[in-house]
Amino acid sequence: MTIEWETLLAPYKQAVNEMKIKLKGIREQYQLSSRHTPIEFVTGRVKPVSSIIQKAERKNIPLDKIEEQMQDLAGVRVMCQFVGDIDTVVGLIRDRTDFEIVEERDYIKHKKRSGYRSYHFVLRYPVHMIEGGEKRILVELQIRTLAMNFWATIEHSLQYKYSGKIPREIEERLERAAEAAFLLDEEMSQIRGEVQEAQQIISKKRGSMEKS
Ligand code: 0O2
Repeated sequence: MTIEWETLLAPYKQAVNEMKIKLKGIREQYQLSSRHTPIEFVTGRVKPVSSIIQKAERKNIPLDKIEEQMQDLAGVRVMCQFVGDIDTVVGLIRDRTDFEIVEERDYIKHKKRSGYRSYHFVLRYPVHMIEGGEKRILVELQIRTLAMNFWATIEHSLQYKYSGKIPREIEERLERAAEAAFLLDEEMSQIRGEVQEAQQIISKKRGSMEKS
């Protein structure tokens, strides 16, 4: 079976771009209203074809079923400063009417065995097509703190390096690092008020310097 990957993935690329603009729009609204923004930054990607093929083989997904069965062809990630910000973003996503929530996975309350923590949504997102009508595709949205993201990025590189078979000794270190990232999030949440006050002072100072 030959797949026209560029054509198949085009709506996914569009959905990622649209979602990034919408989430950055939320961040800008918070910044304009001088309130603490729960969104620090947003990234997104369409899964590379080589990763799609590898994952399809690993999970026994026939290539003609990937659009229904692979939920992260389009992936968007929101990074937050504090764990509490994740709840705010989750609330904002649940309130939206421009896409539908298919599934929610809370890997923060129920962290994965690897130590992975993040909040996942699977969304059904409408992409408007030039032929008329809309194509409703799946988008995975991950929401995590900066500390969770640091850990996940490092662990992901190691998984890649060791083809998913990380040596036990490094796995143990990763478990300890996951615990340290968790404690960092806890500590930061305790001094959240102090941090936010400092950030407000800095942003006001920047604003007045830009005016003068
Ligand atoms: P990439 O390279 O991030 O695009 P599975 O993929 O089998 O683990 P499933 O059912 O597809 O699981 O969904 P899940 O676990 O909710 O979400 C998959 C994505 O979450 C992964 O995408 C990662 O981005 C992230 N993720 C899940 N578990 C871990 C983990 O233990 N460590 C890290 N670093 N990330 C994780 P992919 O497909 O791995 O690809």
